[in-house]
Amino acid sequence: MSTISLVLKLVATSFFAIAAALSHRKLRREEVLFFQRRDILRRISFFPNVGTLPFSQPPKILILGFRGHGKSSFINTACRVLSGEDGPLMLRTDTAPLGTGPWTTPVTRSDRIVKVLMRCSWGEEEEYEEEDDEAVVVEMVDTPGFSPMLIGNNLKEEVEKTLLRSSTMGTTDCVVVVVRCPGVDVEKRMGVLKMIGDLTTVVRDHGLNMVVVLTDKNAMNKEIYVEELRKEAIVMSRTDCVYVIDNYTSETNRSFSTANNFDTHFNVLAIIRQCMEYSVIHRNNQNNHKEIH
Ligand SMILES: Nc1nc2c(ncn2[C@@H]2O[C@H](COP(=O)(O)OP(=O)(O)O)[C@@H](O)[C@H]2O)c(=O)[nH]1
Ligand SMILES: [Mg+2]
Repeated sequence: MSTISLVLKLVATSFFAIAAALSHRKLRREEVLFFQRRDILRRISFFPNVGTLPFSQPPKILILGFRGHGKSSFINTACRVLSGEDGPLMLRTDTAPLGTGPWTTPVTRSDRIVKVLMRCSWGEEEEYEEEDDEAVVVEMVDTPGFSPMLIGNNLKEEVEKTLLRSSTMGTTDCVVVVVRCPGVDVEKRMGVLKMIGDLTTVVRDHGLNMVVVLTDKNAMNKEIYVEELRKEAIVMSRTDCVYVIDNYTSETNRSFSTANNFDTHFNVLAIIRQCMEYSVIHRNNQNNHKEIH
């Protein structure tokens, strides 16, 4: 056999080996996401009710944070991820205003409840139908957002008001605090960490658990800075549940046709799973409290 044909055979074999490894990795990733979704669905199917509310009362997550930090975009990302949406990026007008840059987002004055539908399929197996009314599994409350100028006690007061307002519209099961990554500027970073600390104090005083979501991960430049920020946020929020993500937005996906990003999907599903965990605990606590009184 000539050297050339031997080399050709070697190249072809390597090519197929790489292709097989890549397709195996893709399958593994899809499988991981499927198991995460299935876990969330199962948790919700055994979701405890509060007192005499109808069974269909879904878990309710309050999204708190500053204006322009990515709350609505996070809900949009969660909608995409939970429903297993693929292909072109869909920005729901309600949850992701177009054509506005950071900090210039129009002020929404009222809370908006977004019902997030969930879909969980793997090959032939389909566990939940998206079209079905019953498939409304998670409610997210998109709050108007605090002014970035608010600090200290003024901020705490506003957080307090938002929590009280939300409690008049049925039970809040847990809170997601959304804060934009500050980039590498030290002063901005200190400001962001202080905000997280203030929000944490009020949320915890209300007996609620929270998850912190830091958006615009790309702004942190290097993975090492991401990790540093995450650790500091863990300390300030007194919870390990701090996630750094990139939302799907018109800015991050200029072409409007996006390939799903595994990290974003994985993290958002982990966030929702954690929220369900907290929500179950919260409802059980509420029910126990009612029984005692
Ligand atoms: N690059 C980038 N932009 C983001 C991200 N999340 C939100 N944005 C942008 O930040 C702006 C404000 O986001 P929005 O969700 O409206 O903030 P909200 O006021 O907290 O609801 C919008 O222009 C979004 O497209 C992110 O993860 N990365
Ligand atoms: Mg918004």
